Amino acid sequence: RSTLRLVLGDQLTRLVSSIVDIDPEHDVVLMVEVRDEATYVRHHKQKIAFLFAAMRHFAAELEAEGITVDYVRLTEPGNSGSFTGELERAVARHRPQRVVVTEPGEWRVWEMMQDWREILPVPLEIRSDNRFLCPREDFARWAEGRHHLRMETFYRGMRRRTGLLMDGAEPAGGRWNFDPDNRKRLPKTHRPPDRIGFQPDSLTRDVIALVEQEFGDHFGDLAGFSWPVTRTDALAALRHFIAVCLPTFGDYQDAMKTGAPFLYHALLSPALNAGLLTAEEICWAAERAYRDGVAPLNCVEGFIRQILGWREYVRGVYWARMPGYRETNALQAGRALPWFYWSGETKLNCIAQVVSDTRAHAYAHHIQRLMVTGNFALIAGLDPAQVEAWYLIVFADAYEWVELPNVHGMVLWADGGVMGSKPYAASGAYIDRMSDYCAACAYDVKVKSGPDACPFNYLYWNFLIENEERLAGNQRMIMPYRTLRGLGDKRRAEIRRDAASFLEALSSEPAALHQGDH
Ligand code: FAD
Ligand code: DLZ
Ligand code: SF4
Repeated sequence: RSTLRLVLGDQLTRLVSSIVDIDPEHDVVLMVEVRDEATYVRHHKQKIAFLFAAMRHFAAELEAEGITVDYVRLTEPGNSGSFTGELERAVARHRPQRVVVTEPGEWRVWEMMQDWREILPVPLEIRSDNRFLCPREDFARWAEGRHHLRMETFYRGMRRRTGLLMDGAEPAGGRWNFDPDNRKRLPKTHRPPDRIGFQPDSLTRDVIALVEQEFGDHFGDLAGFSWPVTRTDALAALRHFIAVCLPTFGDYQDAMKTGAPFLYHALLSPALNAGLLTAEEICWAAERAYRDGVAPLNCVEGFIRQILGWREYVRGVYWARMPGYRETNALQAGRALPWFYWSGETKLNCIAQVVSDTRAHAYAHHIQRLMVTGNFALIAGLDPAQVEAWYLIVFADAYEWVELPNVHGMVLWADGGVMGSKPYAASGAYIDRMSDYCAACAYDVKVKSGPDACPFNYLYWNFLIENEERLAGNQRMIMPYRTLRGLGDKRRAEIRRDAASFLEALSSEPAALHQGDH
């Protein structure tokens, strides 16, 4: 008798553990489009279209290989709308001997799977996700007994373990980190390279029409959809990135430019997170570019650090610290998410630009996420749960395992320092140095107080004042607190006054109380 093999929407690779040993003669692959997954948060339209299109293409590829795929479409009569309901129905249809699935990316689904053991009339085998370079158990062992989980230590271990950018026991080039050579300002007249987009084929166009019809009131535009939705296209995107962008990746990694969200970034995260590419193949392709002299070490190391370091690390933190991780709120932040995170209608030009990029592409690059929408959320004291919901909704690459540690830990410091040794708070000067946003802003980044002042300036100091008891003892905050103490009472009062009036006006705007309700 057969095995029923459930493949989730972000497990689209022939090598995933649930199907790697498939017996095409007897086994059936189950894939399901379900309403619950599209609405547990109201995802950006492009994220749903990307996933459904990638799922349908992947199913077709498996079928072309001679594998039987039971594919349940969203609007098919009888579709129960949930993973559990569809799995139960499929077990009744196929009467398999057992069900096999790969562990999911989100705690929410992991809990569902535990229930399946009780509900299903046949045994369930949950296999570990072999697409990551660091298995959950290995990270958990490393994290055991540590309160602070520092990325740098983990990353060096991963370099040694994989041999990536290693010359024997030594890091290539004699250093682990080339960040000091990176992160330059983008010259004003610099024109970033054109990127290859992927014209939707007829299957993807059908999905886009379906998403417009079923989820038309979700955040985001569909018009510019050009993500790769097959492995072949994702590989073409990888090749293009390595040849055209990687050689300059590190230099402008932190730069932001109006109307140009992609710059030299890889644009590979939706494909990578959904399974169309593996982390291992991307890292080795980058390493090859260094060894072949195609890209310099500062760029290649900076890029590999993002995937081998940050990506594996946040996934490890998520599974080592869930389910409690989400519940902490170390800075006691509670302000409602302002409406302009959805509408983009704000005088803060940096935020307006990032929201506009995000609406158009379901994408913003790392520094836009960290230092614009993220930094504002931190220094304005926005409620972690509402900020997290926003990040999970608006990006095509968002899954809780990667979104939550980045937002809860890195950006909001809501975990009290498990991930970051200090909050990444910054004033307007940082955004001015790294972008062209300030030149076109109604506020003046050089002005520190009064109605024309850039709000990031006084919100930064106000954040330090409000969190003095919690943060002043932090070794890495000694310098900013020393400066704060030198400001004098008059300046402190100005900061409090400007911040209070700005935040009061913010609170009187219509708040985005419901996730994605806009
Ligand atoms: P590049 O800048 O070219 O980087 C290459 C790759 O490195 C990415 O594709 C990604 O796989 C990996 N990477 C880089 N930084 C990180 C990181 N901090 N954590 C994990 N992987 C990383 N990434 C997601 O995939 N999903 C998310 O939901 C997500 N939410 C984020 C929220 C915030 C607040 C921040 C600051 C970062 C978030 N990131 C998330 C990480 C990062 O911003 C994106 O991975 C990156 O912007 C994707 O675009 P790219 O492929 O062009 O990346
Ligand atoms: C994100 C998403 C969406 C929108 N829809 C589906 C779906 O219909 N079917 C499916 O199998 N997966 C979908 N996904 C991805 C899942 O939410 C993802 O697999 C889980 O969050 C676990 O990471
Ligand atoms: Fe953003 Fe301030 Fe610059 Fe305006 S002046 S774009 S609000 S950092």
